[in-house]
Amino acid sequence: QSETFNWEEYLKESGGEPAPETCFKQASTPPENTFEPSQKIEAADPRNLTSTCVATVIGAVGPRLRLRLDGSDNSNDFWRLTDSGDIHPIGFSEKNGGLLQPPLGFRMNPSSWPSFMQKTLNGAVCAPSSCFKQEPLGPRRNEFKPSMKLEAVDRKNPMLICPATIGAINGDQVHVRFDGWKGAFDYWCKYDDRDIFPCGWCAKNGHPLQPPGQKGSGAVTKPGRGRLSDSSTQGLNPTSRNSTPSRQKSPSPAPTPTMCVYINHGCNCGPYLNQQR
Ligand code: MLY
Repeated sequence: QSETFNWEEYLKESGGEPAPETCFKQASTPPENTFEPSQKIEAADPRNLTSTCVATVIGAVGPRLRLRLDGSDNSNDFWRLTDSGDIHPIGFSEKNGGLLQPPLGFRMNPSSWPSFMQKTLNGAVCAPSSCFKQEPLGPRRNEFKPSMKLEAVDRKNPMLICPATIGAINGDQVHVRFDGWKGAFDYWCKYDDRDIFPCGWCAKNGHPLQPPGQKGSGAVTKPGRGRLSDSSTQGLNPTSRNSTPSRQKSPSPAPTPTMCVYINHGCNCGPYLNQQR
């Protein structure tokens, strides 16, 4: 994929200047990746950053690791660079007076955490400390300017890195806009976020780079062409699809499935909760 996208040509066509490398908190030479799948490490829980959990290396692409917190499900994998400050060798938190904690959404009863932990680490292969690279220092202040080009992680599809543009600046924050995607994937982040890279980073680091999207210019999404409504219903959830005109055909609308959510504020055991737990 990275072979098919050429920044130089793209910049000639689309205009815009690449953001200078000095804007980014990224290593100038690609950090080596010596991790191997199934190795255990310690990682900050991405959904609860103050807690440190055990994670398993699921895979790697260039210097990026695909990680899964032990005790969590397989739908919350996340990615970290080998020189991320969020990851450490097993034993790191104990050495620093901390505790390994269950991930947010731990699948089992909290009381089973200590024995779960023991089982998960028993006989596990821990990633050696030589795998972990020093996090780069990064710039002291925000040097980005609007319209600068970059490569950025698509946070809704975090395995993907895509061409993007700085849309706006607000103090320490930059607005990352994905080229050709009409804003659906855009986000604000701090100027030294590890999810943003200089143009050419993917090619240099052996990571695929997605081509820019097709939306945002041209006929596909222009109103009045009869395409907007088509594409805007794609991928919508069933609730929004229910309100399309097709429903008028049936005299009585199909029953809407209902779901009740019980919030147990008092943390008391009730008829719906398993007393054994
Ligand atoms: N299947 C998704 C992928 C979108 C990816 C967008 N990124 C690259 C900015 C979709 O088409 O919605």
